[in-house]
Amino acid sequence: MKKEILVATHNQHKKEEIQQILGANFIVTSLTDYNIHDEIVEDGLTFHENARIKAEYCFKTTGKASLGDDSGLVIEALDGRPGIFSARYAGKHDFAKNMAKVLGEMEHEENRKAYFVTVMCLMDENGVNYFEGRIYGQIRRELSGSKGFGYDPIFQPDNYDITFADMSAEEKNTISHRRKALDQFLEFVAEEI
Ligand code: ITT
Repeated sequence: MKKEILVATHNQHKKEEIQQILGANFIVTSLTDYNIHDEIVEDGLTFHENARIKAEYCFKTTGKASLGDDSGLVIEALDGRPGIFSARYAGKHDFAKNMAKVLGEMEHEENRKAYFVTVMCLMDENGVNYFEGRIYGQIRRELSGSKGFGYDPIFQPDNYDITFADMSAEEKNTISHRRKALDQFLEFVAEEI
């Protein structure tokens, strides 16, 4: 039987990436599918806290197995920023402004090291579990590519000479931070069933 997972997001792109990675054994739903349009207040101080806040809100509201995903870009030369503030670094969900701010702050930086991280919190009737994935790379000096979302046009993963935004969805989904977190989730669910 297919297992439903409610992903605590309004971000359609994220939902689709997760469905694509989890495959046909899962039905991935989102808050939008439940007609819940509330903005969940993400006031945690860490990715883990925010992931849990999202999962808890969804589980308490619907009773469905809920996955809270908090992700972001962590840049070494910027002391870890934008980090948990990735979605609203310069303008709320304004990807162009957010990237422009990062590139501005990085203008004179030689150290371009960064990573994307996803922390997922699964909350269901059995309790709470966390999964984490990271992908390391470099911040480009200019945007490249038009696929994906968020900071994809300025992030070049290690061992590649193209950005996430130059890659097809399939290619990004084989190496991404979200993929790595979901692989752990899949292992866990396989053991749980
Ligand atoms: P929800 O809170 O509704 O899930 P969100 O987009 O705000 O959607 P996050 O709180 O996890 O999601 O914020 C993550 C931000 O980090 C997101 O808005 C992007 O700017 C960036 N981000 C996360 N994953 C990314 C990816 O795979 N590629 C590019 N940018 C990403």
